[in-house]
Amino acid sequence: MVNLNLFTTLRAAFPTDLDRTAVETADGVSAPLRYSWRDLDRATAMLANLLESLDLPPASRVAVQVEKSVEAMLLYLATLRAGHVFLPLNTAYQSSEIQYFIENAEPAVVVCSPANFGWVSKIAFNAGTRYVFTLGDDRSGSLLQRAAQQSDRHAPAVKNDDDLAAILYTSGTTGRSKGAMLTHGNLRSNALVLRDYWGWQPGDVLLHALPIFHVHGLFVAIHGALINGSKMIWLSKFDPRLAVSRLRDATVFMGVPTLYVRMLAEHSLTVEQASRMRLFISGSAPLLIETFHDWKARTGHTILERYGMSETIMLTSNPCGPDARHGGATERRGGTVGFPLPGVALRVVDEAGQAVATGEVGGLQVNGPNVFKGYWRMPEKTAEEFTADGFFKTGDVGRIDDRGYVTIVGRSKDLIISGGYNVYPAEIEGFLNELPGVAESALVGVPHPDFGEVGVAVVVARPGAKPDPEQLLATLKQQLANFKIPKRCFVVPDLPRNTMGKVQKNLLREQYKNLFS
Ligand code: MLC
Ligand code: AMP
Repeated sequence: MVNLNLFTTLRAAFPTDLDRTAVETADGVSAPLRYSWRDLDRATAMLANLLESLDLPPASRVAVQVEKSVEAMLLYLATLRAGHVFLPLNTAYQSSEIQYFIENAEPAVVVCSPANFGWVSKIAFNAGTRYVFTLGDDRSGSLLQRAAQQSDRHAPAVKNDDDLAAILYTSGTTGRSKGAMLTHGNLRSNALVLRDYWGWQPGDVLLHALPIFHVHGLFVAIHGALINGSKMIWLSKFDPRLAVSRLRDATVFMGVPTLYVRMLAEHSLTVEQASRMRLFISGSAPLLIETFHDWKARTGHTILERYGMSETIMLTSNPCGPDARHGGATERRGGTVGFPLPGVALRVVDEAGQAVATGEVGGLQVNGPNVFKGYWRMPEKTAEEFTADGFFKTGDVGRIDDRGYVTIVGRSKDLIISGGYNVYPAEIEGFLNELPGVAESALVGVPHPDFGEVGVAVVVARPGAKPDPEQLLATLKQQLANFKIPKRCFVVPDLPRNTMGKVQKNLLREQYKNLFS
């Protein structure tokens, strides 16, 4: 029987010479740590054996909130290997957010930073979690200590395409996060398509600079390198100067637009510095056309922009080489997200769900082997987000031109994308409305030179109350991940409403659009 465990596919792509370097760390200060392919194989076996020794039910959730480290990546791979379900959590999440995820997902195992063990373990044990381990970014903590006692041989758990591999929480329009269930088949099919479409080659080296708790850094980047047997240069935190300095040793780079904006501010970014590079990829948020042009002028490279989601992994991409499906097109068109990837069906529909004419704007719907299985324990939400013929409603609004290029022009979902992180206004408004003196609030996204877009809160006071905007933000900061905190807050007499009583966020966006320009 063929084992369709994603780990098996990744493992099969390891080079024959297992002593070659698979990952090399770079923090610009300490000596680099080198991990061979053999190290990856052995360490994931030991961690998988540790998980197996716990005698967990099949497909248990392993929830992980730790700083980026190679060991954190190994834990992800080991979770696949052991046949459990990986649940990554942004390190910025605070206790109320973590409590929600743990209560909702009911993980059997939670792994957290040693410094957070006190409060995380309290939440986890109260929610019925059986094991809480710690993992520091310096290899400290109980997880590696326990794994060190395990055998370094392990046969990957047998999995089918339809079996769950990961749950990624993504907030919803109603405010509370939904867990997108991704299967081994979703992840493998997307990784294989991207390997071919982006022309991964022998000798490619990925400069890995993104966090590893979201689709971009965890799946697109890590799978991309592993499935091609390519080495990674591993930055534990994005530092533009360090990233530019390491371009000389790499061939592939992936970033959200903010990373490109920050690297452009470095004088050391030159054509010569980027001369070994083969491919710069951008996604997770719209890439401004100025950034696209500036990057070309400074480095000689045309950024390849692509589009994806937690629910679908990658959906579209500008071409890397000639795309035979589009008359051999090779042009990477700035402002577009390219063509639907091979195997992905993408259509543009009007409000009634009917396909619109070429070039017309509408809602984007998608279908393909990469599209997730549904939202964790939310069958009604899942049903709402799929059409009767099985297409997923992305909530993005766009068009396809006569050459087949997809352009995203907006979103029908109320969502702010800030530096590549999603901020759901409904969630922030819910917290704001609970604060003393606040009658109601609206959060809108406005342009920002660094983060692309940031949230601005507009608050109406309760009669007689005089809430202090700075104090409101300071209180929010104790409750929510830092990237969700509005960058500014205004107290106003009323919110603009239409005749139906709905807040006219477009007017607020217009009013505050130049706040950061
Ligand atoms: C940090 N801050 C942000 C922010 N990141 N504010 C708004 N938006 C963000 N994204 C704020 C913090 O709140 C803090 O504010 C201050 O900046 C410094 O925090 P930091 O953590 O030191 O910031 P920094 O390291 O500079 O982080 C910036 C960043 C990071 C751009 C490197 O945001 C990042 O790694 N973004 C990538 C996100 C990503 O990987 N997205 C992929 C999603 S997958 P204060 O006031 O507290 O000091 C997806 C699907 C797809 O969308 O298609 O890929
Ligand atoms: P997430 O829920 O974090 O997976 O975010 C997915 C959302 O990011 C998509 O629905 C889009 O709105 C947005 N997105 C991803 N890539 C791009 C891109 N290249 N251009 C514009 N928006 C993008």
